[in-house]
Amino acid sequence: MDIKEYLSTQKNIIDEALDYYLPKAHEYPQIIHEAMRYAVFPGGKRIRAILVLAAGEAVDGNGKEEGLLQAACAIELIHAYSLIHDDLPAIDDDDFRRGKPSCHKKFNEAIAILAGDALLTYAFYLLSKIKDVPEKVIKTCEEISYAIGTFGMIGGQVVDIESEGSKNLDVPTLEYIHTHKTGALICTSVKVGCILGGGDKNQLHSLSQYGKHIGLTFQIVDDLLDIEEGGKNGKKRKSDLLKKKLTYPAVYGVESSKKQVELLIEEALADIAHFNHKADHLRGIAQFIGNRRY
Ligand code: GRG
Repeated sequence: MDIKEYLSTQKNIIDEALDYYLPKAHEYPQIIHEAMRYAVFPGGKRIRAILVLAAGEAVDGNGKEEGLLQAACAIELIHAYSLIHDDLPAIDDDDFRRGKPSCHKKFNEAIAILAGDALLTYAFYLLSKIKDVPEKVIKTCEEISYAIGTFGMIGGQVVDIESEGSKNLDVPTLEYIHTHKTGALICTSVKVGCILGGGDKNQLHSLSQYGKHIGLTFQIVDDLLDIEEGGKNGKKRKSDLLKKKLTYPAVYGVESSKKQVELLIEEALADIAHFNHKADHLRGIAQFIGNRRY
Protein backbone atom coordinates (compact mmCIF):
# COMPACT_ATOMS: atom_id res chain seq x y z
CA MET A 1 0.00 0.00 0.00
CA ASP A 2 1.31 3.44 -0.91
CA ILE A 3 0.10 5.74 1.85
CA LYS A 4 0.41 8.89 -0.26
CA GLU A 5 -1.81 7.37 -2.93
CA TYR A 6 -4.30 6.24 -0.29
CA LEU A 7 -4.41 9.70 1.32
CA SER A 8 -4.89 11.38 -2.04
CA THR A 9 -7.74 9.02 -3.04
CA GLN A 10 -9.46 9.48 0.32
CA LYS A 11 -9.04 13.26 0.17
CA ASN A 12 -10.85 13.30 -3.19
CA ILE A 13 -13.70 11.24 -1.72
CA ILE A 14 -13.99 13.66 1.22
CA ASP A 15 -13.83 16.73 -1.04
CA GLU A 16 -16.61 15.41 -3.27
CA ALA A 17 -18.80 14.59 -0.27
CA LEU A 18 -18.19 18.01 1.32
CA ASP A 19 -19.18 19.68 -1.92
CA TYR A 20 -22.34 17.57 -2.01
CA TYR A 21 -23.34 18.16 1.64
CA LEU A 22 -22.52 21.86 2.04
CA PRO A 23 -25.10 24.49 1.06
CA LYS A 24 -24.39 25.82 -2.44
CA ALA A 25 -22.65 29.21 -2.66
CA HIS A 26 -25.55 30.75 -4.58
CA GLU A 27 -28.08 29.96 -1.84
CA TYR A 28 -29.42 33.01 -0.01
CA PRO A 29 -27.84 34.61 2.00
CA GLN A 30 -24.99 33.98 -0.44
CA ILE A 31 -22.19 35.67 1.50
CA ILE A 32 -22.30 33.23 4.41
CA HIS A 33 -22.39 30.18 2.14
CA GLU A 34 -19.52 31.61 0.10
CA ALA A 35 -17.51 32.20 3.27
CA MET A 36 -18.19 28.66 4.54
CA ARG A 37 -17.06 27.19 1.25
CA TYR A 38 -14.07 29.54 1.10
CA ALA A 39 -12.87 28.10 4.41
CA VAL A 40 -13.45 24.49 3.37
CA PHE A 41 -12.13 24.53 -0.25
CA PRO A 42 -9.51 23.82 -1.39
CA GLY A 43 -8.89 21.91 1.80
CA GLY A 44 -5.80 20.82 3.60
CA LYS A 45 -4.84 17.22 4.18
CA ARG A 46 -8.32 16.16 5.40
CA ILE A 47 -6.49 13.92 7.86
CA ARG A 48 -9.22 13.93 10.52
CA ALA A 49 -11.90 12.91 8.01
CA ILE A 50 -9.62 10.22 6.58
CA LEU A 51 -9.07 8.88 10.10
CA VAL A 52 -12.83 8.41 10.52
CA LEU A 53 -12.95 6.28 7.36
CA ALA A 54 -9.77 4.35 8.20
CA ALA A 55 -10.98 3.54 11.74
CA GLY A 56 -14.31 2.40 10.29
CA GLU A 57 -12.40 0.13 7.94
CA ALA A 58 -10.24 -1.22 10.78
CA VAL A 59 -13.35 -2.49 12.60
CA ASP A 60 -14.77 -3.90 9.37
CA GLY A 61 -17.53 -1.33 8.92
CA ASN A 62 -18.89 -2.80 5.70
CA GLY A 63 -22.27 -1.29 4.85
CA LYS A 64 -21.62 1.69 7.12
CA GLU A 65 -19.84 3.80 4.51
CA GLU A 66 -22.47 6.53 4.16
CA GLY A 67 -22.69 7.26 7.89
CA LEU A 68 -18.91 7.19 8.16
CA LEU A 69 -18.62 9.68 5.31
CA GLN A 70 -21.18 12.02 6.87
CA ALA A 71 -19.33 11.94 10.20
CA ALA A 72 -16.00 12.42 8.42
CA CYS A 73 -17.37 15.53 6.68
CA ALA A 74 -18.88 16.84 9.91
CA ILE A 75 -15.50 16.59 11.62
CA GLU A 76 -13.80 18.34 8.72
CA LEU A 77 -16.33 21.20 8.97
CA ILE A 78 -15.58 21.50 12.69
CA HIS A 79 -11.86 21.60 11.88
CA ALA A 80 -12.51 24.39 9.32
CA TYR A 81 -14.51 26.35 11.92
CA SER A 82 -11.67 26.06 14.44
CA LEU A 83 -9.17 27.36 11.87
CA ILE A 84 -11.35 30.38 10.95
CA HIS A 85 -11.72 31.34 14.61
CA ASP A 86 -8.08 30.59 15.37
CA ASP A 87 -7.00 33.07 12.67
CA LEU A 88 -9.18 35.92 13.96
CA PRO A 89 -7.44 39.05 15.29
CA ALA A 90 -8.72 38.26 18.80
CA ILE A 91 -7.08 34.82 18.77
CA ASP A 92 -3.98 34.14 16.66
CA ASP A 93 -4.36 37.10 14.31
CA ASP A 94 -3.16 35.36 11.16
CA ASP A 95 -3.70 36.91 7.73
CA PHE A 96 -3.09 33.70 5.77
CA ARG A 97 -4.37 30.15 5.90
CA ARG A 98 -3.55 27.37 3.45
CA GLY A 99 -1.70 29.85 1.25
CA LYS A 100 -4.55 32.32 0.79
CA PRO A 101 -6.02 35.19 2.84
CA SER A 102 -7.70 33.93 5.99
CA CYS A 103 -11.50 34.09 6.08
CA HIS A 104 -11.72 37.42 7.95
CA LYS A 105 -9.26 38.99 5.48
CA LYS A 106 -11.19 37.77 2.43
CA PHE A 107 -14.59 38.72 3.87
CA ASN A 108 -14.66 40.59 7.19
CA GLU A 109 -14.52 39.70 10.87
CA ALA A 110 -18.28 39.49 11.38
CA ILE A 111 -18.76 37.16 8.42
CA ALA A 112 -15.74 35.06 9.48
CA ILE A 113 -17.13 34.61 12.99
CA LEU A 114 -20.52 33.67 11.58
CA ALA A 115 -19.02 31.33 8.98
CA GLY A 116 -17.19 29.49 11.79
CA ASP A 117 -20.41 29.29 13.81
CA ALA A 118 -22.32 28.14 10.73
CA LEU A 119 -19.82 25.36 9.95
CA LEU A 120 -19.99 24.12 13.54
CA THR A 121 -23.79 24.18 13.48
CA TYR A 122 -23.98 22.52 10.08
CA ALA A 123 -21.68 19.75 11.29
CA PHE A 124 -24.22 18.70 13.90
CA TYR A 125 -27.06 18.98 11.36
CA LEU A 126 -25.12 16.54 9.17
CA LEU A 127 -24.54 14.20 12.11
CA SER A 128 -28.26 14.22 12.90
CA LYS A 129 -28.90 12.92 9.38
CA ILE A 130 -26.85 9.73 9.81
CA LYS A 131 -29.05 6.71 9.20
CA ASP A 132 -27.94 4.32 11.92
CA VAL A 133 -29.42 3.13 15.20
CA PRO A 134 -30.19 6.21 17.35
CA GLU A 135 -27.83 5.07 20.14
CA LYS A 136 -24.85 5.22 17.80
CA VAL A 137 -25.77 8.61 16.36
CA ILE A 138 -26.29 10.02 19.86
CA LYS A 139 -23.01 8.46 21.05
CA THR A 140 -21.26 10.07 18.07
CA CYS A 141 -22.72 13.51 18.89
CA GLU A 142 -21.78 13.08 22.55
CA GLU A 143 -18.24 12.06 21.66
CA ILE A 144 -17.67 14.95 19.25
CA SER A 145 -19.33 17.67 21.33
CA TYR A 146 -17.29 16.67 24.39
CA ALA A 147 -14.04 16.60 22.41
CA ILE A 148 -14.48 20.08 20.97
CA GLY A 149 -15.86 21.80 24.07
CA THR A 150 -14.30 23.21 27.21
CA PHE A 151 -12.95 19.78 28.22
CA GLY A 152 -11.36 19.38 24.81
CA MET A 153 -10.41 21.68 21.94
CA ILE A 154 -11.78 24.93 23.39
CA GLY A 155 -10.22 24.13 26.78
CA GLY A 156 -6.87 23.63 25.04
CA GLN A 157 -7.23 26.86 23.12
CA VAL A 158 -8.09 28.80 26.29
CA VAL A 159 -5.03 27.51 28.14
CA ASP A 160 -2.89 28.20 25.06
CA ILE A 161 -4.05 31.83 25.00
CA GLU A 162 -3.58 32.20 28.74
CA SER A 163 -0.04 30.83 28.64
CA GLU A 164 1.10 32.91 25.64
CA GLY A 165 4.15 34.99 26.45
CA SER A 166 4.66 33.13 29.73
CA LYS A 167 8.28 32.68 30.70
CA ASN A 168 7.63 29.48 32.62
CA LEU A 169 8.21 26.38 30.53
CA ASP A 170 5.64 24.32 32.36
CA VAL A 171 5.45 20.74 31.03
CA PRO A 172 1.97 19.73 32.33
CA THR A 173 0.48 22.88 30.79
CA LEU A 174 2.19 22.19 27.48
CA GLU A 175 0.83 18.61 27.46
CA TYR A 176 -2.63 19.86 28.34
CA ILE A 177 -2.60 22.34 25.44
CA HIS A 178 -1.39 19.81 22.88
CA THR A 179 -3.64 16.95 23.89
CA HIS A 180 -6.72 19.17 24.09
CA LYS A 181 -6.33 21.85 21.42
CA THR A 182 -5.17 19.52 18.65
CA GLY A 183 -5.23 15.98 20.05
CA ALA A 184 -8.89 15.85 21.11
CA LEU A 185 -10.38 16.29 17.62
CA ILE A 186 -7.90 13.85 16.09
CA CYS A 187 -8.60 11.24 18.76
CA THR A 188 -12.35 11.71 18.45
CA SER A 189 -12.12 11.17 14.68
CA VAL A 190 -10.70 7.70 15.29
CA LYS A 191 -13.26 6.91 18.00
CA VAL A 192 -16.18 8.03 15.82
CA GLY A 193 -14.95 5.78 12.99
CA CYS A 194 -14.95 2.89 15.44
CA ILE A 195 -18.41 3.68 16.86
CA LEU A 196 -20.12 4.12 13.48
CA GLY A 197 -18.14 1.27 11.91
CA GLY A 198 -19.57 -1.07 14.54
CA GLY A 199 -16.48 -1.67 16.67
CA ASP A 200 -16.79 -3.27 20.10
CA LYS A 201 -15.72 -1.94 23.52
CA ASN A 202 -12.22 -3.42 23.35
CA GLN A 203 -11.64 -2.07 19.87
CA LEU A 204 -12.86 1.35 21.00
CA HIS A 205 -10.39 1.29 23.88
CA SER A 206 -7.44 0.35 21.64
CA LEU A 207 -8.37 2.89 18.99
CA SER A 208 -8.81 5.56 21.60
CA GLN A 209 -5.23 4.94 22.80
CA TYR A 210 -4.02 5.01 19.19
CA GLY A 211 -5.91 8.29 18.68
CA LYS A 212 -4.35 9.88 21.75
CA HIS A 213 -0.86 8.93 20.64
CA ILE A 214 -1.21 10.19 17.07
CA GLY A 215 -3.06 13.31 18.26
CA LEU A 216 -0.18 14.39 20.48
CA THR A 217 2.32 13.46 17.79
CA PHE A 218 0.48 15.62 15.26
CA GLN A 219 0.98 18.78 17.32
CA ILE A 220 4.62 18.01 18.24
CA VAL A 221 5.39 17.58 14.53
CA ASP A 222 3.53 20.85 13.86
CA ASP A 223 5.78 22.58 16.42
CA LEU A 224 8.87 21.08 14.76
CA LEU A 225 7.73 22.13 11.28
CA ASP A 226 7.11 25.63 12.59
CA ILE A 227 10.74 25.87 13.70
CA GLU A 228 12.33 24.03 10.78
CA GLU A 229 10.47 26.03 8.19
CA GLY A 230 10.75 29.31 10.11
CA GLY A 231 7.00 29.68 10.34
CA LYS A 232 6.54 28.78 6.68
CA ASN A 233 4.25 25.90 7.63
CA GLY A 234 1.30 28.26 7.57
CA LYS A 235 2.59 30.05 4.48
CA LYS A 236 3.23 33.57 5.72
CA ARG A 237 1.65 32.75 9.09
CA LYS A 238 3.24 34.12 12.21
CA SER A 239 5.55 31.53 13.73
CA ASP A 240 5.03 30.16 17.24
CA LEU A 241 8.44 31.52 18.15
CA LEU A 242 7.29 35.02 17.25
CA LYS A 243 4.15 34.56 19.30
CA LYS A 244 6.19 33.25 22.25
CA LYS A 245 4.09 30.10 22.36
CA LEU A 246 4.71 27.17 24.65
CA THR A 247 5.89 24.43 22.25
CA TYR A 248 7.56 21.03 22.54
CA PRO A 249 10.87 22.11 20.96
CA ALA A 250 10.92 25.19 23.24
CA VAL A 251 10.57 22.98 26.31
CA TYR A 252 12.43 19.79 25.33
CA GLY A 253 14.64 20.90 22.44
CA VAL A 254 14.41 19.75 18.81
CA GLU A 255 16.25 16.41 19.11
CA SER A 256 14.32 15.27 22.17
CA SER A 257 11.02 16.30 20.54
CA LYS A 258 11.91 14.23 17.45
CA LYS A 259 12.69 11.25 19.71
CA GLN A 260 9.31 11.65 21.41
CA VAL A 261 7.61 11.61 18.01
CA GLU A 262 9.32 8.29 17.22
CA LEU A 263 8.29 6.78 20.56
CA LEU A 264 4.69 7.98 20.27
CA ILE A 265 4.34 6.45 16.79
CA GLU A 266 5.73 3.15 18.11
CA GLU A 267 3.12 3.28 20.88
CA ALA A 268 0.34 4.06 18.41
CA LEU A 269 1.36 1.06 16.29
CA ALA A 270 1.50 -1.14 19.39
CA ASP A 271 -2.04 -0.01 20.35
CA ILE A 272 -3.42 -1.58 17.16
CA ALA A 273 -0.91 -4.44 16.76
CA HIS A 274 -3.66 -7.01 17.39
CA PHE A 275 -5.88 -5.68 14.57
CA ASN A 276 -5.76 -7.48 11.22
CA HIS A 277 -4.77 -6.10 7.80
CA LYS A 278 -7.88 -3.89 7.75
CA ALA A 279 -6.00 -1.59 10.13
CA ASP A 280 -3.10 -1.18 7.68
CA HIS A 281 -4.34 2.24 6.61
CA LEU A 282 -4.37 3.36 10.25
CA ARG A 283 -0.80 2.06 10.53
CA GLY A 284 0.20 4.01 7.44
CA ILE A 285 -1.49 7.18 8.72
CA ALA A 286 0.40 6.94 12.03
CA GLN A 287 3.68 6.74 10.14
CA PHE A 288 2.64 9.58 7.86
CA ILE A 289 1.82 11.78 10.86
CA GLY A 290 5.23 11.06 12.38
CA ASN A 291 7.10 11.83 9.16
CA ARG A 292 4.96 14.54 7.60
CA ARG A 293 6.62 17.61 6.08
CA TYR A 294 3.46 19.73 5.66
C1 GRG B 1 -14.61 29.34 19.68
C2 GRG B 1 -12.91 31.21 19.45
C3 GRG B 1 -13.24 29.79 19.37
C4 GRG B 1 -12.28 28.94 19.03
C5 GRG B 1 -12.46 27.51 18.79
C6 GRG B 1 -9.89 28.05 17.62
C7 GRG B 1 -10.16 26.91 18.51
C8 GRG B 1 -11.37 26.82 19.36
C9 GRG B 1 -9.33 25.96 18.60
C10 GRG B 1 -8.10 25.98 17.78
C11 GRG B 1 -7.75 24.67 17.40
C12 GRG B 1 -6.60 24.74 16.47
C13 GRG B 1 -6.59 25.75 15.38
C14 GRG B 1 -5.64 23.88 16.60
C15 GRG B 1 -4.49 23.85 15.71
C16 GRG B 1 -4.45 22.50 15.19
C17 GRG B 1 -3.63 22.39 13.94
C18 GRG B 1 -2.27 21.84 14.04
C19 GRG B 1 -4.18 22.77 12.80
C20 GRG B 1 -3.61 22.47 11.47
O1 GRG B 1 -4.16 21.23 11.09
P1 GRG B 1 -3.81 20.53 9.71
O2 GRG B 1 -2.31 20.50 9.53
O3 GRG B 1 -4.41 21.56 8.69
O4 GRG B 1 -4.51 19.24 9.64
P2 GRG B 1 -4.98 21.30 7.22
O5 GRG B 1 -4.79 22.61 6.50
O6 GRG B 1 -4.18 20.16 6.59
O7 GRG B 1 -6.43 20.96 7.36
